[in-house]
Amino acid sequence: MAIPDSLVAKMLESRKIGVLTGAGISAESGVPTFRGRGGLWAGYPVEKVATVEGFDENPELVWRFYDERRQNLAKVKPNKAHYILAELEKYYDFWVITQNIDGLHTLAGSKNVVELHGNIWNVKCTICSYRGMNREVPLSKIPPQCPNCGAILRPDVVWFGEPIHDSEKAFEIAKSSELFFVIGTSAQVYPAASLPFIAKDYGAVIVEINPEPTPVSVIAEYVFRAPATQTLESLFQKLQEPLQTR
Ligand code: BV8
Ligand code: ZN
Repeated sequence: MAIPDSLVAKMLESRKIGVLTGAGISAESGVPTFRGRGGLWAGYPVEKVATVEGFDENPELVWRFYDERRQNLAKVKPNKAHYILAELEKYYDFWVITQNIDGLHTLAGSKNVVELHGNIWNVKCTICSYRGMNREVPLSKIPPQCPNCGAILRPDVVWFGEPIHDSEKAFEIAKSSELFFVIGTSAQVYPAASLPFIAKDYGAVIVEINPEPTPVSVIAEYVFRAPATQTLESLFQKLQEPLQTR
């Protein structure tokens, strides 16, 4: 995969880099994406499993949807793309803003991770202020109960109509990055999808890595119509040496 010299030069002169990732970066770990063929939403209509109303109406259905994903996620590992992003933290003020709730960036060693839509292993009570980690696979009780007050728990993830987590931090990263990568997202979900446009407005060079075109493609100086692992491997191969001597 050819990496333009101008991008390598930009990478070598930059100090702060931001990345927005979506389900596509975990696709090569065997995690289904949302909107592609055989996507996650296929079996379950979004409004039924990713909204508060859907949960209130049928918490068992929603928990079956998440329990299925948790069971799959318990078996998957980060892929090369996750590991390369973690490695780049050594050379930059480097931030990964992810829409994914799979925790694979952290598992791959990334420290600076902003989980906009929460994390599938975190739960919170629907009544009291209890929040905690629950890694039980499969869940022995659906829906699981709050250890504090006995009410039903919900996944601590962001559903449609709910405010995203750490949006201040995410916007600050987008506004202050010299390079902003957009990897593996269809850029359909807001406000996450507005981050590349804000980064561009504040002067960042935009790099898109996605086998398919997205609304971000038109504002990207560099577009790699290829999978994340292959592209990041080629990029890191050209950077590793000069980064060490920088
Ligand atoms: C909010 C739950 C307000 C967690 C998710 C009308 C217009 C604009 C916006 C709206 C509107 N009506 C409503 C809204 C707002 C709404 C929204 O954006 N709707 C969209 C769909 C129109 N947003 C919200 O409701 C947000 N909240 O606005 O609140 C508010 C503010 C203050 C106070 C109160 C309220 C909340 C959004 C979060 C929703 N939660 N999921 C979960 O179960 O995961 S969204 C869901 O989509 C996931 O979180 C996922 O992360 C996210 C984005 O999907 P992608 O990651 O992009 O995945 P997708 O499958 O789409 O694409 C994968 C891509 O990878 C593809 O492009 C593919 O080509 C590529 N790919 C595949 N293989 C590879 C690859 N790329 C690289 N390498 C590969 N190998
Ligand atoms: Zn409780």
